[in-house]
Amino acid sequence: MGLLTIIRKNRLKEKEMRILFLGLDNAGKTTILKKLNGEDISGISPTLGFNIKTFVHGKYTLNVWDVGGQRTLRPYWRNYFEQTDALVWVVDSGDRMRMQDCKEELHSLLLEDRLAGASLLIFANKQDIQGSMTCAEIRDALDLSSIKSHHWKILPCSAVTGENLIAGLDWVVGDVADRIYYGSSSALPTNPQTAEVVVS
Ligand SMILES: Nc1nc2c(ncn2[C@@H]2O[C@H](COP(=O)(O)OP(=O)(O)OP(=O)(O)O)[C@@H](O)[C@H]2O)c(=O)[nH]1
Ligand SMILES: [Mg+2]
Repeated sequence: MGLLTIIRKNRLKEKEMRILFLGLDNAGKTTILKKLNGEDISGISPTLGFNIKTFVHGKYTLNVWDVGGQRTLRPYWRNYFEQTDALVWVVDSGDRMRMQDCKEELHSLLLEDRLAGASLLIFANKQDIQGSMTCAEIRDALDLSSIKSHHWKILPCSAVTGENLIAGLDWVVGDVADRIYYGSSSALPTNPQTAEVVVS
């Protein structure tokens, strides 16, 4: 294999990102990914293991892991941490009763060594449901402002209407690219400690 071939292969490899979708069961992880992929979103069942989807987003290939969030499955989340570039934490904005559970699960993930450095997008999903918590309410309920260890952003979204799904992926890809590929993709915040952007 010639040197140029090796270099080209490495470049191709570099343009892959591994993104992990987690969140409590029923948050809408699978629905978001199906919507992004242009698939039918009716009749989705709870994920009992995991699904992998590959998206081409700009010049990057995104390998997205969608793991079931039921309580009995959460101990297995750790099996998916390795080499994660970004964590997308999906929240059911209508599920006020489980916001404390949601906060505890998120904050315990942020202590994981293997997720250190991963960009964190919080999708405040199900905004199409009347009476859902707003982005600002979820930001407070999940105590996001205390997160200093990861670049993070919260976005309101809906897997049903598609609101902000692409914008979320854009942020994730831009943030990972800025961190790993040194500003190769966008002019998003580059503060090495935290980048906090709240859109409500
Ligand atoms: N109204 C509304 N319903 C949604 C939205 N996103 C998901 N749902 C519904 O919420 C339910 C759960 O969605 P899933 O995508 O299966 O949730 P999940 O996070 O993958 O759940 P687990 O696989 O159990 O971890 C389904 O009935 C979806 O139709 C949304 O943005 N708006
Ligand atoms: Mg699922």
